[in-house]
Amino acid sequence: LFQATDFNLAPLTPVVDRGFADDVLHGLALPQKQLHAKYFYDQQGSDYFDQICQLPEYYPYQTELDLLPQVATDLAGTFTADCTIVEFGAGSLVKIKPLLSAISSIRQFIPIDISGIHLEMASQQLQSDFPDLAVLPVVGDFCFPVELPVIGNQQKVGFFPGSTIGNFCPAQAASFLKNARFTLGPDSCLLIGVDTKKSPLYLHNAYNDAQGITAKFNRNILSRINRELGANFTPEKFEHYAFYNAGQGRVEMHLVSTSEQVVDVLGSSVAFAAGESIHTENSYKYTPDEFCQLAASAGWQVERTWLAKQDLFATYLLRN
Ligand code: AVJ
Repeated sequence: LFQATDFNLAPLTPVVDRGFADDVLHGLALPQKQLHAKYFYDQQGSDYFDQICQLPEYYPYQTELDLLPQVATDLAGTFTADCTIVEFGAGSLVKIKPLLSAISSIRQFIPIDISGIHLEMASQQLQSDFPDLAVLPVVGDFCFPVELPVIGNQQKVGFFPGSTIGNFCPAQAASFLKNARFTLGPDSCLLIGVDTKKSPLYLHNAYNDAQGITAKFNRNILSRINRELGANFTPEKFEHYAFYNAGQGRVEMHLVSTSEQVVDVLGSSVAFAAGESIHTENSYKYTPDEFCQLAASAGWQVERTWLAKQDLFATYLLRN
């Protein structure tokens, strides 16, 4: 199904999933050190992300959530009876609820997420809220082929909210969209939420919150490497640094070493100069025109666009 879609500045990775340990060692050996953003989401990281979503500065979450009831109302009748929704990077399963409430033809729901316990707990809660729905959670990394437990040949509707697609560079986003078109099959749709370009200061504040939760989220990736790979990072010796790169149209997050230091990771010594960074995330922003072009380049037809208040966020309905 999916090809490898390693994000970021590195040359495209092979189609094999190297796994956490090899990815970390590889990323920390690059001239510009980097870690894949998907590794933020262990249990602790998923909890921090949920906290980010409650921050006043982090507008994408609430803005999209406020838009979805209207989207769902407009969509009622669009999908065929007995359709299946496949959500990529489903997280806490909050955003599917407005769709389930307004669209009665949804029979099966397949949330895919990399954070297993988080997904399991959220799925159980959703199942008890919607007893007639078949909830079939899949713990997996949608950068790679994911086997879907789909029975029959109902219409598949992909759901990819939250601007998660912004973690991919545009070329990788296009290949994700192509693969999703193939995976979801004939007559499928993809409902996708994408953050818009806007004032750099507004973007800056969203990734530099006053309470420092985003900084904790960013540093947690080092604590996770310590926990799971027996490394000896001192997270406090790395500073959260996030900024809007207007030329690239993306927010970048980095962890900047505050001193010269050497860290042991699985028996390898990783040296940091003072001021050297690890690039931990890209979050690309698209104007509606840019995103429509990207979708078209992946073979999708843009059937409908919804813009949130002040054009802060966009939701698109794509048709295969
Ligand atoms: C979940 C990838 C959409 O890029 O805005 C939030 C993650 N990083 N704050 C984003 C994130 C820092 C978020 N995505």
